[in-house]
Amino acid sequence: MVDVGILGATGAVGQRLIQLLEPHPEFDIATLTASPASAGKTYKEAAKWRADTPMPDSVTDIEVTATDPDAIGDDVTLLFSSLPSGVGAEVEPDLAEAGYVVSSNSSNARMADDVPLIIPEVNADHLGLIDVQRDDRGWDGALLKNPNCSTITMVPTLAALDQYGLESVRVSTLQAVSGAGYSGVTSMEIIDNAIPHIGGEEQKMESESRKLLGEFNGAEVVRHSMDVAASCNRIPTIDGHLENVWADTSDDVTPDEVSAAMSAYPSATLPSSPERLIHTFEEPDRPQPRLDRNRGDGMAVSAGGFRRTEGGVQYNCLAHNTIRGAAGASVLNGELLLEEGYL
Ligand code: 2RA
Repeated sequence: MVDVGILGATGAVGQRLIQLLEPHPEFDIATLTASPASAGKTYKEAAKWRADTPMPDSVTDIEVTATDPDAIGDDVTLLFSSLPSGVGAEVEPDLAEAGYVVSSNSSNARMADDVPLIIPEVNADHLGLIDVQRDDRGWDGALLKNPNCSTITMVPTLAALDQYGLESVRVSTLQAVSGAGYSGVTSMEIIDNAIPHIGGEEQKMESESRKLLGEFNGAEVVRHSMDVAASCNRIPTIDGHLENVWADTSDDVTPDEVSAAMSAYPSATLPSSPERLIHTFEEPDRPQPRLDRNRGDGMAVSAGGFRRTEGGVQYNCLAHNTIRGAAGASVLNGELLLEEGYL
């Protein structure tokens, strides 16, 4: 077992990390950190836990520490971070320099040239950037990033399509309020309304997708040449990002070929990877089944509604934004780090 810490443990994604890591066969939660206001409290006192999922007994009495290298202790090897990006930008490099390996969901540094941005099923080979990072910065530890949850929902489907030569991608998202953390979940005042723009989200999807599908040449990631444009909206659902994608390819492709390519796209061989990464919708014109986390649902991406367009194909994709997205993505990257000997 590897002793791990969770940075930003009281937030919505931190809670999802606890849910995914508590039963994990390879990771043992040893440290929980949060803001200085929470330091010294038990986790039960510090965290406002979502009513729809019980807090695991194993964490209720853990004393929350501040997010400080000295407070984290040296029994911990791997840190899962879902810190606000400003705090992450400040403390994650210090933690990597102090020797910790950080698997981070925080948006800071995702596009830095020597920081691997990884979805294991898509670009596990980019992990080699850690060696470049260590040479560049003299770190004993490492900093590894997973992309934005709306990017994670789309990119595996694009990776399955790239065999036909992706030229341009247009995406419009319908994103759940849990993506906005606590302020989002309690902001169900948007019932019967929608938020037409999520600041910064569009740019993340556009730049992260090109890095993830780029080519690692041993020294850097050469970004994919495809043109990506995104429009991101918030709608009144609690969990689950639904995205409408228009993908143009250099080769002619039919909806059936696209559907088959997505169904065949392999998952990573990691403990938390779904047996089939991309499930095609049974009935795309029906509400999709609610995911039961306790059944282990949620780590797959779904796609469907395939239609031919002038230059390629249009389809929808759907993923659980904190299970497959923010938290699950960090856990999968932690498993990849373990498998590849970086821990
Ligand atoms: C959102 N993807 O949904 C962003 C961050 N979680 O708000």
